[in-house]
Amino acid sequence: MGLFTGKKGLILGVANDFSIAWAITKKLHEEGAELGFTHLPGDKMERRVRKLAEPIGARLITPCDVQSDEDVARVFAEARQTYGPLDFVLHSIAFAPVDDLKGPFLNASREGFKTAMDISVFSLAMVARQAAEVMPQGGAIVTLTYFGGERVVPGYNLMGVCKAALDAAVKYLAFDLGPRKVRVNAVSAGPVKTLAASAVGDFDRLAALYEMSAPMDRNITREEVGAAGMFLLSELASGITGEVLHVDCGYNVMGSPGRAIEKVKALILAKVQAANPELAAALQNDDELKRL
Ligand code: 0WD
Repeated sequence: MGLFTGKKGLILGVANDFSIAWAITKKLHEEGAELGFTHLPGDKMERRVRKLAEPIGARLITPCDVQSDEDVARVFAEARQTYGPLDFVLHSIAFAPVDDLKGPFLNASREGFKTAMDISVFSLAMVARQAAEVMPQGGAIVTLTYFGGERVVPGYNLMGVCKAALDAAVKYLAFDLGPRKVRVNAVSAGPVKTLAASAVGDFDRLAALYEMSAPMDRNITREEVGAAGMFLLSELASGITGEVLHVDCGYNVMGSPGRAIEKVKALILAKVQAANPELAAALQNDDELKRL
């Protein structure tokens, strides 16, 4: 018997098999959950999600644009009709217009800001409001956030501001829904290569930074985010709400570049050594470099 045997939930935010929502889905499915899915309106998105969801027996695969209150309400009405009461909901959704995302936050447009906040933050409140209605015995809601909402991560720009608001939304929703036994939490994931991630700055450089600086000397895996999301949605997390759980190999606890400087120095010295041993020896004796 799995952790989720007999439990039913709705997954919002699978775009393809690289999506974090899909990594969490796989763990939930392994533990016996029965799952329904939403997809962005459109044949292409529907086909992509059906290809993944049908083989695991999804009885509900329905379009949802979280910018529409009516759409969100319809989706939860359909979920109730299909499954009866739900036990959990995964919200794995974010969007910002690329022109507003690429540049510094300083230059974000008012419209871009509104759209990004609407899809990436307000949607959690709307989803939570509707989800609570189909969770009469209580349940769990999990969203996905990123450290760029807590500290400045160059390249994360407007989405960082959205994630700061999302983190606050998790806490306020946890308070609002606590008496109804609905828990609301977030997984703060390290960099995972997905469609959305490709829109944010230079993904490979960000991932390399984690490998250089994180206490665990590596970046996370998709499976690790999947497991943490599944944990927060499960009864194992019954005493946890309003929490942002970092799944980032410890990157967020660092107050300095950690071992990154030593690693970069060693890398450069090795290259110089190969090309010019004399210069390498001189560099090793350089006072400024020694200080680092
Ligand atoms: O490194 C990463 N990939 C991280 C992602 C690190 C930390 C957090 N996250 C967050 C993202 O910010 C997001 O909140 O995880 C969540 C999921 O992102 P993902 O798995 O990286 O990205 P992706 O596979 O693209 O899924 C996001 C999905 C959309 O996909 P596309 O690429 O088609 O925009 O969000 C959905 C959509 O399925 N989405 C919407 N759903 C309903 N209504 C809407 C909308 N208006 N807009 C986007």
